[in-house]
Amino acid sequence: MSGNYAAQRNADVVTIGESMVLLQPMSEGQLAYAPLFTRSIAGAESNVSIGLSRLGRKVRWIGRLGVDPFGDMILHTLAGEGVDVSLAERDPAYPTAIYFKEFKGYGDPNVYYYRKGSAASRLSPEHVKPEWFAGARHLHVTGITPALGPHTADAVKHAMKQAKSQGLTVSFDPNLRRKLWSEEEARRTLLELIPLCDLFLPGLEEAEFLLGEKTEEAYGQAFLEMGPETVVLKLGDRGAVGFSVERSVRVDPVRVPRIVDTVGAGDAFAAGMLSEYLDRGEDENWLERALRTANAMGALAVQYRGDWEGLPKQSELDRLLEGGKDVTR
Ligand code: KDG
Repeated sequence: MSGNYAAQRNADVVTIGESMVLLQPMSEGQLAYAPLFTRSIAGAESNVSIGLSRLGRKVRWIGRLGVDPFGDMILHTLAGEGVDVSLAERDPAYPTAIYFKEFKGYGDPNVYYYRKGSAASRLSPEHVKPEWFAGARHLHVTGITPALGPHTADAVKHAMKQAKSQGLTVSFDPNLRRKLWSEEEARRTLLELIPLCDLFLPGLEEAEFLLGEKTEEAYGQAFLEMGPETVVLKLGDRGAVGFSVERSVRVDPVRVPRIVDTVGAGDAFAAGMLSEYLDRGEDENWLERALRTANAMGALAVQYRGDWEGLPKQSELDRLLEGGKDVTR
């Protein structure tokens, strides 16, 4: 339990994952020569939490942090963004993790992790409690958590099953991080988790990593056959395509004037997707709307430095989707 933070009884979405302090150099170039850094927080699941909270959703973030100032900072930041952190755990024996970006001035930034042996890497199935899912509608997890420590894959599996048994739907973003584990272990574990989700959100490269080279349609069908009701394939600058048993829907990307930082784009996409998923009801067109929203969220995220700083409030998102222009002065 995280001491002073007030618990919210209900949650639209629960997420479980590692949040880290993020140090970003203020200049482009090699990290070895960067003199000044800005400080923020990051972590795929907390990025999604912030995205959803800004869209007006109630979100509960669950993770393990050290008993240290960086752990405090992460909780303060998430709570400040309206995310419920009251069930986050602190572990006095292990630290909060850190990660650095390195901006080259083109392409994806390089990322350096300092997270081995972190408090989050000690997550195990015994930590997962029914209380985490109480009063919640949906669980979102990623393929990063299973890569972190000796028992984290079992913990994620257990959490997905527990959430289902308590009536939640489950989404899974494979978020392949090759720096964290071997290809064999990653492929085997990620493939084991797919049948436990309702909504699967791979990128095209991740689909190829998991299943070998196929057409986009063949990826969609193959993942649907593993169990999820909906599969969304992210195609980067070609938009996204969604598959369900009844239909497939393809949506163009939202073009942006300048890409500043691509890290976090997938989490922004997931937040947009999940916000619409929660409202899908019986609406047959929800998937197309969700893909448009998710693409727009991704487009906003890449225009700002930081993993989540560029994420919009619902009104800003609506303006972008309606094609409106920002009033800048
Ligand atoms: O999706 C963005 C994440 O990659 C970033 O926030 C850091 O969680 C992170 C990770 O493990 O890479």
